[in-house]
Amino acid sequence: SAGPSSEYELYTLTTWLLKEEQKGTVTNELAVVISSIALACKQIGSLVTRAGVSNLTGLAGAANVQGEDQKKLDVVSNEVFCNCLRSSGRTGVIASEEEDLPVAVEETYSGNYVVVFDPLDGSSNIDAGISVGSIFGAYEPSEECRVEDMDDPEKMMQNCVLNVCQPGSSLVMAGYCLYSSSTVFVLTVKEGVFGFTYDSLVGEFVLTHPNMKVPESGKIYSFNEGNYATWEKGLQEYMDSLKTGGADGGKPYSARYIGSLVGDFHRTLLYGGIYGYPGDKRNVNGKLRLLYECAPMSLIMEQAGGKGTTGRERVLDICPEAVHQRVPLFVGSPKEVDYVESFLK
Ligand code: P6P
Repeated sequence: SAGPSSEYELYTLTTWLLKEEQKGTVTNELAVVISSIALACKQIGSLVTRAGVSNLTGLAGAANVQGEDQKKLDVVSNEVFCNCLRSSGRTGVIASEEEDLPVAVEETYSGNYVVVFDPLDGSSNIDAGISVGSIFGAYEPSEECRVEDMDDPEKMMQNCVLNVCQPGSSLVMAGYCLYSSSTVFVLTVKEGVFGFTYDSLVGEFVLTHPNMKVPESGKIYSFNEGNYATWEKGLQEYMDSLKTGGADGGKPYSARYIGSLVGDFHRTLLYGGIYGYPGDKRNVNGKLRLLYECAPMSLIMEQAGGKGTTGRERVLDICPEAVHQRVPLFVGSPKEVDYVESFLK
């Protein structure tokens, strides 16, 4: 089983990746991609921690494809991710929340992985010192990103979008890094979920949560109830039932919502319960993005024994039609996701 064999062995992400490579769970190329993402997260963690004192918060002026003001840290975090992935030499295409279109990476020379990421999700919370996170996933190339296409921008773009728009079930890796009271790197390569906590004294992510499993159920619900009036009737009835103990009655549920997906998700994974960002009258597909938020998070939750659905279908079964496509998301303990779905038939 994963973990130190002696009291003084520091079981780091690097050690874990080497053992997974020996087991054949990950290729060397994928291990290099994951290591480059971990490096990006270490850098972003440091920037987020120092944001308040190095006035990296506040608006940078440019608006991203989401039409939101980009905070300086969004822009910087995106550049950090792109630089690390380029220099990994194993990344063929990247799709970021901060990039209008997928980007072909010329520096790739093997592996050619397709990496999707939200470099700094929840960044509007940074000024308030609330936790934020990076979310990422990787696919094998679905179409060889043929280098000769590089000089035909139209063909190259079509090829990149083809590579990026794969269903979440095809992900070979997914993870997130939570920047909070501690910096926690959570990862799956489809053999369970493993958590690594950053130890700044040695500059490494150390294995702290081997084989994470979400509790079967949990009386914590994480929704923005401010949207209640715009939700469909079934969902309102579900929400009302939680106030009187939900499926089995008894103790009412507790509401926990920090408005930052990675923080709300990590608590749900550890303590059980459900996180939801439903569709509503204004936005039938909700707010979260399929490719680099809902699919990676759903894979992690399923690998931990939980579920991730839109309320009507399994998130990992959806093949994206567009890079920034939104879908509703309900993710968490299997019993809790089943319960909300019973109201949405
Ligand atoms: P609302 C942050 O902007 C984010 O993308 C997620 O991190 C978070 O869960 C959600 O949006 C919060 O959205 O509408 O409740 O403020």
